[in-house]
Amino acid sequence: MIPDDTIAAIATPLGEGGLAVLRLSGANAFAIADKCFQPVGKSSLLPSAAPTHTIQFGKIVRDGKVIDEVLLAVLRAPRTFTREDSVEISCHGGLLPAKLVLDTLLTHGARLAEPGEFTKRAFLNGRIDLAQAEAVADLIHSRTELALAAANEQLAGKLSQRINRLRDDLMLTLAHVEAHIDFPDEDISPDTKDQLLQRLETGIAFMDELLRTANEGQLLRRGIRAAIIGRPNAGKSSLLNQLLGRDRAIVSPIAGTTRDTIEEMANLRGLPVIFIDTAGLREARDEIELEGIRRSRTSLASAEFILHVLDASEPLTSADENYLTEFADKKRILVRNKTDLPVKLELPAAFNLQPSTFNLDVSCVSGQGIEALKDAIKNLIWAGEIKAEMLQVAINSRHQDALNRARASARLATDALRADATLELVAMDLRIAANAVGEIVGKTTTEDLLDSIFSAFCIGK
Ligand SMILES: Nc1nc2c(ncn2[C@@H]2O[C@H](COP(=O)(O)OP(=O)(O)O)[C@@H](O)[C@H]2O)c(=O)[nH]1
Ligand SMILES: [Mg+2]
Repeated sequence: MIPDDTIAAIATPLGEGGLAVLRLSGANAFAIADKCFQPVGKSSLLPSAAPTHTIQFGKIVRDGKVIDEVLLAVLRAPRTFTREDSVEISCHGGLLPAKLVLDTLLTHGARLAEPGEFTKRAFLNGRIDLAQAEAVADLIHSRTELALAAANEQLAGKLSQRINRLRDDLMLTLAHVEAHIDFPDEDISPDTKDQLLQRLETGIAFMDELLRTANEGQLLRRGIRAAIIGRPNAGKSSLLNQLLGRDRAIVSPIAGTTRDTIEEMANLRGLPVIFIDTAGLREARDEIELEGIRRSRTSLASAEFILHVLDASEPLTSADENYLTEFADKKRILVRNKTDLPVKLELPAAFNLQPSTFNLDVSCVSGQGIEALKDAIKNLIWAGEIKAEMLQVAINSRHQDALNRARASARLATDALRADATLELVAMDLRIAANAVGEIVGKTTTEDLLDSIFSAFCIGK
């Protein structure tokens, strides 16, 4: 499984910029770099001759032609990201210089890296485990400081430590049970059995605690989707703009202005929330509006909660009432907008009394009530039950899936042990549980699993 070739890639985003950085990693990194790099100045050295963690100034040359002036970092194994000999080249930004430098490296024997292959090597060479590798991707993709903090904790191994402890406990119990299978004459003493059961229950309780962070983990990683609904002209687009803090959607008194759905991410009190401004859901006068409505319906289906905007300056209409009844089961906040105008809208008591319903008065013209609405949204989506230290280990959906399987098997094992079932059965379930837990940190993996994780990375990472 340990790779032996040398890979190269441009690590910075494609496009024009001041600098671009290329990465080269593998057994032949210095040999390949030597062939492309000409040191400039008295103190610059060839990569193979340079001490580790130094920067050399020089030129990248191909077929006798200078391609670019670069700074080249020499990083010797094992103190590198991949634990392999590595070279990082900073060249001039812009597509062409970086691409030509890359071509030069490839001509001299490097292979173009696959997405996530540098991180995959860091994993295969034992520098980080699988949960930490995923944290690298989380870190790159994080869109709020809270998400970044959680990714950093996972990268530092906070989740891995706990998972390893959990797995160790399961393995220890398994070892005890297997010992008794080998010596069938000796029954497990009641004391030992109690101890084993207790350790298993503690493990299951811990799995439950981790599983409870799944929602927050998802929320931090991919954000939560909130659809803004309401009848035409209620102020949906105005509310979107207020929540984003900029003019994203066109606001106009002409009903039906928003024909398409608009999706935008906002950083709401540290949480990534994707707000979806929907076109009205009913009154279609032409094909385009009809398509807009179809898209609104689709976004609504995927939304985790709803902001229902009502116009305070007019009495409740039948369209409003239809929305109120239709989405009674969804998590929602009823937003009474346009409260800068004389208020003519009263909510029927029936809608006021629902516990899942928050009612807030805002004005998108004056900004009145918007901060309170942000607080209400945060309270609605962030249960607040999660202890701060659990946020450091907020799990992703892959971990959730593995933990659910582990928990089910650990439960079966516990029940079987308590009921004095054959120990082989107990051992089998314990092994399944320990393996499932091991998947999280990559102690038990398959090539498919690795492919699916690392292919989601960008090239050069
Ligand atoms: N007075 C007042 N007018 C508003 C407010 N919010 C929106 N409007 C106006 O209501 C009209 C419709 O707003 P818009 O956001 O386009 O509504 P949408 O059709 O639901 O997206 C526009 O003329 C806005 O300027 C508000 O809080 N107060
Ligand atoms: Mg609109």
